[in-house]
Amino acid sequence: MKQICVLLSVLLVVVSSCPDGGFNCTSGECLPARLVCNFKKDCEDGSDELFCGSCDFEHHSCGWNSSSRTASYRWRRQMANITSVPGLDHSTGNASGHVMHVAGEEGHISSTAYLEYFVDNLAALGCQISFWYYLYNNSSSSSSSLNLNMIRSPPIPELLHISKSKTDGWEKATALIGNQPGGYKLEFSFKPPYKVAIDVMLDDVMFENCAEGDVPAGSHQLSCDFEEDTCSWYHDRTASLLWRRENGAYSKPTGKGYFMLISAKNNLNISSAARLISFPRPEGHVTCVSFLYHIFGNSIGSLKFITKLSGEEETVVWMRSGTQGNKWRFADLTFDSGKPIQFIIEAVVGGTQGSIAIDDLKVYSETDSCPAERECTFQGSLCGMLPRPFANSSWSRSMGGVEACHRLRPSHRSHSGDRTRLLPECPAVEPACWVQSCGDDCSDGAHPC
Ligand SMILES: [Ca+2]
Ligand SMILES: [Ca+2]
Ligand SMILES: [Ca+2]
Repeated sequence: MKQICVLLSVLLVVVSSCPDGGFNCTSGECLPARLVCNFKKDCEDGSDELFCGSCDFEHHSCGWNSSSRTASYRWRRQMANITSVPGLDHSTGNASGHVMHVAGEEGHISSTAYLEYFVDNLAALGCQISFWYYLYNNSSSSSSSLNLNMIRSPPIPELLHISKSKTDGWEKATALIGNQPGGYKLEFSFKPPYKVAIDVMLDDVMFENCAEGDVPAGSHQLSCDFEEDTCSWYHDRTASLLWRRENGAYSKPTGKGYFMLISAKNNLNISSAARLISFPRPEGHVTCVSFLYHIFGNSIGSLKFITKLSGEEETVVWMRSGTQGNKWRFADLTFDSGKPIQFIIEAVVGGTQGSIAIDDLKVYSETDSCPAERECTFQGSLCGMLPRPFANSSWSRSMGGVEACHRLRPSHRSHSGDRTRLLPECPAVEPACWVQSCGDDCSDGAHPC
């Protein structure tokens, strides 16, 4: 009889196991292992995402484990009525629901309770983690600290720091994770004030907008002055560098309020690049983009505006390299795409001294066309300018080396002999430029090229 039972067990294992190390959903299907904990329910019953961090703690801990250094002061999955306050679970609203809990009276001098979860997979651009917490303290006004850290190499600054003596009820907190490659640990740490007993509870931890294709609400807000945050521009966490949001009052370049910045440093790899990425904008609109940029320094790299159409490779559509003087300059771009279009703003360090900054991004749709460029380098268009029809010679847009470029400065606005007139200033360090075709009478020093 025993042998028959063993045989049946073996048969069951054979029937239920999946080929090539695949995952066997409890609803019966087999999945490739890579679909487990990829933030999306692929099994019919969602069993591939059961132990993947999102958790109401009602049945188990969903992959979260206590990693406290001391045996007694630690996170435990317990019924919400373990304390009289709040006494109610956040998920279910009743006393028999479950939460993660640290018992305050267990604390010693410098006690800290840790709770950790390993993230294996790359998350999507807008990925965030949200959770509800409760701090119960009836004796002290000293603040405890509840932190959420990302433990990986190189170290990442803490995702979230909450410093409070107590909460009036369950409170929600959210921290952005972004398109962070997998292979790190998320760690809650709770540290009470010195010699004070505070109970803390955690419930309904959720990974949100983390699956490929997830689009966060409000992701269309691409016009941004960076005064509060980066609006709907997301840091590319797979890049080697991050843009910093800086206040002009404290750093160069000077400017009003906040802007986004990268700085070259001696100890920074010159190929390091920082990228801000948008979610795709819908097709079928003329999209106008304008921004201010500041590229200044003896040894500084380049700023690129990149587009990515759905299903295609990235394309650099605008670039400035090397110092552009200690001033903010304008960039004005127009896009008319038949496919959803994604924007990427990339700064490459490129050198050892200097900085690249952007500010006052404006992104909007037009039914017809966008305003003319305010600073023209003739890279993409004639910037709305036309040669005067009665001129004796004519200007044409052509390609050439830097030496061939006609540098239009304010002093050149009225061309000698009034033959040809071009109005905007042209920084002209670009390969495309204006050349003047001269006839036999081209002897007035107009010096076309
Ligand atoms: Ca999945
Ligand atoms: Ca719960
Ligand atoms: Ca600003």
